[in-house]
Amino acid sequence: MTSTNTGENSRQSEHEEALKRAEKAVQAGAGRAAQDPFRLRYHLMAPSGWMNDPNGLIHFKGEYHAFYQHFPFGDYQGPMYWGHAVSRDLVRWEHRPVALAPTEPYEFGSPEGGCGCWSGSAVEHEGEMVLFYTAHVDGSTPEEVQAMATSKDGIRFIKHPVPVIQGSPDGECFGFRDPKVWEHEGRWYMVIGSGNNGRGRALLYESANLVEWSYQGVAAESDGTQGDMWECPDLFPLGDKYVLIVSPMNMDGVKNLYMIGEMDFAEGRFTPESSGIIDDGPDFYAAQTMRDSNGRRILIAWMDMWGSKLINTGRAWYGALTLARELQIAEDGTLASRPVKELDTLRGEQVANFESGLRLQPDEDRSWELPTAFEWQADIELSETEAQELRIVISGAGEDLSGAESAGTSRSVSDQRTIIRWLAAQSSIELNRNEAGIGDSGIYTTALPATVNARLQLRLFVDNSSVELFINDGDRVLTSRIYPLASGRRLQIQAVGGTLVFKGMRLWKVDGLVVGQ
Ligand code: DQQ
Repeated sequence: MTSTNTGENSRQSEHEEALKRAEKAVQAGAGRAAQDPFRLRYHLMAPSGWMNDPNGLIHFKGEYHAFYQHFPFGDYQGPMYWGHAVSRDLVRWEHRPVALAPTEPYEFGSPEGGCGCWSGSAVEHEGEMVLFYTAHVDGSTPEEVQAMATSKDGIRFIKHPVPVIQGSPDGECFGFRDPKVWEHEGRWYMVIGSGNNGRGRALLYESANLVEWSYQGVAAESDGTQGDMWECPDLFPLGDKYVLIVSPMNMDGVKNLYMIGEMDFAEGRFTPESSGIIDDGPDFYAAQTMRDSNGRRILIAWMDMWGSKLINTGRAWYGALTLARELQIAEDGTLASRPVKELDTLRGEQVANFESGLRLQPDEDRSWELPTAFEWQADIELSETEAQELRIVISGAGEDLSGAESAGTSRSVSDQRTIIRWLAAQSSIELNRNEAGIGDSGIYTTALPATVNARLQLRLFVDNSSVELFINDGDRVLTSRIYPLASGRRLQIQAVGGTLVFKGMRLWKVDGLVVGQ
C-alpha cells in the first residue's frame, strides 16, 4: 500500500469516527426534540439538532434521498454536517446515519466561525452516488472550495482526497458555494452561487469525468435588483425551457427567485425571459430540485428562515423541509409548484365533505375542531360568488400549552390565530401571522394569476407549526411557520360581504407520525 493510500485510509477512518460521534449526539437529543410542542407530524426534520438547506436531492435506485445541512450537537448553526433521510414516496421518510462530517482542513475551522460541509447536490454515475458540496472555513484562503464524495450504496460516503475545484475563478467575488451538478448530452455541468459588484451570479463549470472541472463563465447574473449574492442556484430543463432558481441575499426581503429562459451550452449562458417568486411565504429558502425516474421535477426547500425568532430557543431541534412539490410551467407562463400526488395518501379521517357544494350566506361561517395536522381543500365558484372576502382562520384550540414556555404569551389559545384572506377586489391572498403565536409576525401577500378569473382552488396543509397554502394547484404558494401553543386547532371559514359559493370543499385529519425516528 502506498503512503498516499495509508494517508487516505486514516482520513477515511477519521471521517467515520466523526460520523459515529455525530450520530450518537443526534440519537441522544431525539427524545427531547420529540417532546417539543412545535414538532411537525408530516414534514422532514432531523431527529434532533439543527437543520437548514436540503442538499443532494436524488432519486437513486428507487429511493428518494434528501440530505440536509445539519449540526448534530445542538439546535443552533455550528460546523455543518450532512444529515440524511430516504423515502419511497416523498411523503414517508426514514432517517439514515449522518452522511458527511467536516474533518478535512478545508472543512473544519473555529466553531465560532462558519465552517463545514456546506450545501451541494448529488448525481448518479456508473451506479454510484456522487455528492458535491462546498467546503467552507471562515477566514481561510480560499474560504470556499468545491469537494466531492462517492458512495456505492448511497449511505456510506468516501471523500475524494482533494477538493475538485480549489477556489473561485474571480478573486473579487462575494461567495463561491452551493454546487448543483447535472448531466446534459454526455457532459457534466455545475452551477455555483456567487456575486460580484453587488450582483448575484451563477458561475458555470463543465466536466467530462466529474473530477476535472473547467470554468465556462458567468451563466447568469442579477439585473441589479435581484440580490448581491445568489445562494443555492439550480439550473434545469422544464418543458422546452430552462429554469434557474436562486436564493438571493440582500434583495429587499425577497428570499427566493426563479427565472425561465433559454440555456445556450455552447456559450455557457442562460438568458432569462421572465422571472418571479417561487413561494410568497416567509419560510421558504435554499430550494433545490431533482428529476425523478418518472421525469418529474421535484422541489424541496428549507421551511424556515435565517434570523427567525425561534432560532436558539433550546428545543433540541430547529429546522424542517417543505412538502415535496412538482414544478411545472403554468398556463400563464409562470412557475407552478404543485403538491406531489403522493401527498393524497396522508389523508386520514375525513371531517367534512361538501362534494356537491356549499353556499355561505354573507357573514356566515363554519368551523371545525381539529388535531394540529390537517388538510383542507376548497373549490370556489367565482361566477356565483359575491363575497368581497373569504376569511380562513386557523386558531389554537384544546389545551393551552403555554405554561411550558418561559417565552409564553398572554393570549388565550383561541386568540392565537393565523388569518388567510382571499380579497376579491385586489385579486390577492394574504397570510397574516401577526397573532399566530410566539414566532415572528408579518403579513405576506400573493397576487393571483389572471387564470383565477375562472376558478379559485385552495389547498391548505397545516402541520402543527407550519402552513403551506397552494393556490390553483400551486400556481401560487405561501409557506409559513406559525407557533401557537395549543394542543389542537380550530379551522373557521367565513364569507365576508356577500355570498360565497363553494363547488366543493373537503377536510381531512392527517394522523400518525410519518417521519420515522
Ligand atoms: N446555507 C449553507 C450555504 C448556503 C446557505 C450553509 C443557504 O452553503 O449558501 O449552511 O442557506
